[in-house]
Amino acid sequence: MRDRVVAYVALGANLGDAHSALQHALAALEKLPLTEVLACSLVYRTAALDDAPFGIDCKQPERPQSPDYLNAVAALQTRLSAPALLAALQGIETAAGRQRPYRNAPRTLDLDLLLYGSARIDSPSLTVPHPRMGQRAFVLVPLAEIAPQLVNPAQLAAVQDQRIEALGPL
Ligand code: A4P
Ligand code: MG
Repeated sequence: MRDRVVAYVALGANLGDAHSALQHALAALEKLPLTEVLACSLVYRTAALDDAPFGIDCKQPERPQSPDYLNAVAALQTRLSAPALLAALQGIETAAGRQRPYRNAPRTLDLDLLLYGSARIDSPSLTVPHPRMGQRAFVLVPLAEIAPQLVNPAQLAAVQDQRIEALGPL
């Protein structure tokens, strides 16, 4: 049987009842086969990132500003392979009613695989470590809360201008 690996998953939502979406997502992670949830960060309210100026899609100039997100990070211990874990995360997103009208669109639930042990994966459907995690307070702050050894002070300093506020346990 495959060895156990500690993986980190980012949870995000900014449509509908985002808090309940994250709670359901955590419950679904707890039910995944061959997987145990080791820890979950607090829930954070965060400013939507990549909307403007960098994420503007010129074909959709009327696109409104995205609402704030709720974000958290969970640590899992799993015997699932990384592709199987990604497929399971996408299944949970779909069950939560996730639609993908355009890149960075507001979402009922987004589950990103941040880290899978020390693996480096670069396939068409999966990049690990998540390529944008180092630029995002909504990932680094909750990750540092549950795994401080994985985030260094310089990384946190680089994202200190991004608005993020701890709300409480999930
Ligand atoms: N994919 C490749 N690597 C991974 C990975 N490590 N984890 C592929 C998850 N998926 C990965 O993802 C698109 C494709 O990425 C998938 O088919 C998968 O095979 P998606 O979830 O369908 O689309 P997405 O979420 O729009 O793209 P992505 O890349 O997850 O978006 P980002 O970059 O994560 O940005 N602001 C705040 N405050 N909080 C947020 O949570 N999230 C985003 C999404 C933007 N701004 C945000 C937040
Ligand atoms: Mg995603």
